[in-house]
Amino acid sequence: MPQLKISNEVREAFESGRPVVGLESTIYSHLGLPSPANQEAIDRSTAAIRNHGAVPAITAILDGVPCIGLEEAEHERILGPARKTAERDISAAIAQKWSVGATTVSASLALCAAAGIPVFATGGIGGVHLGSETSGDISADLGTIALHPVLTVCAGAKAFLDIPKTVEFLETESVPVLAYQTDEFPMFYARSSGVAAPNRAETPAEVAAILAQRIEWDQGGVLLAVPVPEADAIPTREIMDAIDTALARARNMHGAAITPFVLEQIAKITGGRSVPANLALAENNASVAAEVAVALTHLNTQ
Ligand code: PSU
Ligand code: MN
Repeated sequence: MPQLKISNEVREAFESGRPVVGLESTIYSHLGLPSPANQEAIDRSTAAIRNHGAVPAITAILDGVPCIGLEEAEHERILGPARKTAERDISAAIAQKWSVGATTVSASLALCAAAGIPVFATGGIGGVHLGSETSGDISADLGTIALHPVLTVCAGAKAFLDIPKTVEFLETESVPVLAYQTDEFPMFYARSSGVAAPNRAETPAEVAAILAQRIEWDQGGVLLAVPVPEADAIPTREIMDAIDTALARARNMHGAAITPFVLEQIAKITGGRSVPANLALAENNASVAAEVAVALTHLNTQ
């Protein structure tokens, strides 16, 4: 059993049977969102979870210690420079005592699974990159969503990825993909991608019931894709043009450095509108995740 540092609030929730929602920390670090939007993202996402009667559990590795839930005073540690920590990095982050390991979706899912948290929210998952035929760049997020018995709530994959190939890869990995109240797999900043979602779910109770079956059958995770709220969505055409320009600027870059650079360029090209869209979708995903976590608690106590 791995050693975990569990925050007081999360520990109390475990003891009293209150629902908990896991959150990643890469999104809040300088790798994900610019300051001060990253602090706003923490505040809005954690408030959304609490408003539904659930408890937020931000995951991170601080001074080599895997944390489930951060105390308020620890938030500022993940807001600054951090080392991107995917699932494969957890062992090194602990053994080498990394100062601030900001967990991606893959690492966060591993920590949630170790702590017994079945519901997790993020902004966008990693996926299959455009040009993966030559670069081989496919995020470890996809394999870990398949592996761990945890629901991942997202607004789609990172906007500059290959969406059809990402959805195909999730099928290869045997991940149930549910689109929330829509027939399409959403496109992060935009509500519509033109890619049909394999399945559609209407209510938190329905999602919770599917997750419960998945856990019952010991089959790994579920992906729930929730479109960005209408008011903050960016029109599909406009965001696609912005992404094309940003990717052209990132042509000579490789690996983990690509994401922060491209996100920064997209923010510049959209006149800063990508950031409010990102905050709104992160908050909304946290909110839907909390509703599912509550519904799962009711299911388990029936
Ligand atoms: N999507 C975003 N911003 C991000 C990420 C995703 O819009 O910062 C982060 C998440 O933490 C995700 C990670 O798990 O990027 C995936 O990185 P990679 O593609 O290198 O696997
Ligand atoms: Mn990658």
